[in-house]
Amino acid sequence: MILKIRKMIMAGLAGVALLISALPQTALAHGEKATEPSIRTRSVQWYDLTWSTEKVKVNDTVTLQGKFRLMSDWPDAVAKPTLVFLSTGGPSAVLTRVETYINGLPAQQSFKNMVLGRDYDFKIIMKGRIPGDWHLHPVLNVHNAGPIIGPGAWVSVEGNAADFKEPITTMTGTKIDDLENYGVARAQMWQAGYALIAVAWLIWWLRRPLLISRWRVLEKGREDLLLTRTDDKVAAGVVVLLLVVVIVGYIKIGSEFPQLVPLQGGTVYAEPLPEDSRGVAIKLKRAEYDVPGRSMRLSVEMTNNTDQPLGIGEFTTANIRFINKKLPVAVAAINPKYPKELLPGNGLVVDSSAPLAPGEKRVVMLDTTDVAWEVERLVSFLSNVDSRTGGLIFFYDPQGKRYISEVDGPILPVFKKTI
Ligand SMILES: [Cu+2]
Repeated sequence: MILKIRKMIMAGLAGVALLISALPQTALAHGEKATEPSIRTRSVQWYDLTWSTEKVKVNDTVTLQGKFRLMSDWPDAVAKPTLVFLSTGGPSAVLTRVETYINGLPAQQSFKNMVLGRDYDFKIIMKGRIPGDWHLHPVLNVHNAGPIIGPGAWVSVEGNAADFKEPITTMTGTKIDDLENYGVARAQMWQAGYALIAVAWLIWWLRRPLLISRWRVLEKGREDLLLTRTDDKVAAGVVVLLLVVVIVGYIKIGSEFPQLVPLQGGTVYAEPLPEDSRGVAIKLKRAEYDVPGRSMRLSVEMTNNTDQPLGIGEFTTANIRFINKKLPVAVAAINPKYPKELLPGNGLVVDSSAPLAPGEKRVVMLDTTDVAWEVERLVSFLSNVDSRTGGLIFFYDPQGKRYISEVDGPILPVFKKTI
């Protein structure tokens, strides 16, 4: 018998050990690929992202900035961006947010009534706090829809976490050397004080005979035996004590900090960036996702409304950038430090390298073939009730000026090339 139990324990331990060894040591991603493709291809398109550095010391800052377009073809199933909050994605507060801006306006609060089909720029300044390699993303939290995550790049924080400092000067001129721990001891003192009263109150009752005996007394209709005069006095004493603690505490804090600003809950409206990007009118004729070929093909009617010939430089969707490598200006627009995994090797293949002449209307085939569609889990077009796709197309004129157009429409999964 004992041998059997021992065997079972050994087997159990072995199982637990196996489970632990199979667990990943660090979680490297944080859901950037988990969001529905319809949201990632049709809601927020992030572009022009830069990270000021790949390495920061504890207390030094890294600036993440760029732009985003709120797509006109925002999915019906996703709440519209009537209330949004710009933040960052990453494992916990390993970097501290110092400043955030949307279109130059401070963005520590939420923004309201964002306009679909328009662009916004943003800037986020983060300060190194905990050493390690962290994937830093911008995130737009859309009320009722959830977080919509932008491209991430690795940022290493170096140094010693204990050196982290967050000094500030308050509106009244008080200098706080270490905001991180400011007031924590006071909060803990209050919590401990209330816990003490609560525990004492519990002990007062728990020291008596408990459940069964009390139940039997109740059964006999003698609840008068359960409460003594002393109980009444103690209860009244506790009420008075708590009232005194709360009132005295309130008066004391009020005199120590006469100027208090409540937590701010207001929202801000930001005018979108000027609408100067309607250089090319787009009509999606047909879109297909070739399942075995891992290729998205778009047949797009483009009308060049500018007075310059325009080359097709880039198709970007779901934070992946397909670059037309035959257009030097598009290749030159890429920051060499941009995360490689977001730049599929095959890039964007356009059926004709001739630029769109001024005023020309042409149907162009855009081909994006890459394993990224699978790796980034963007292929649930197959199982989606609303099989649509979208993205941004970047055009460049000979002077390098960029025009951005949205493309969106239904997409068909195919198992054999049809267009
Ligand atoms: Cu990430």
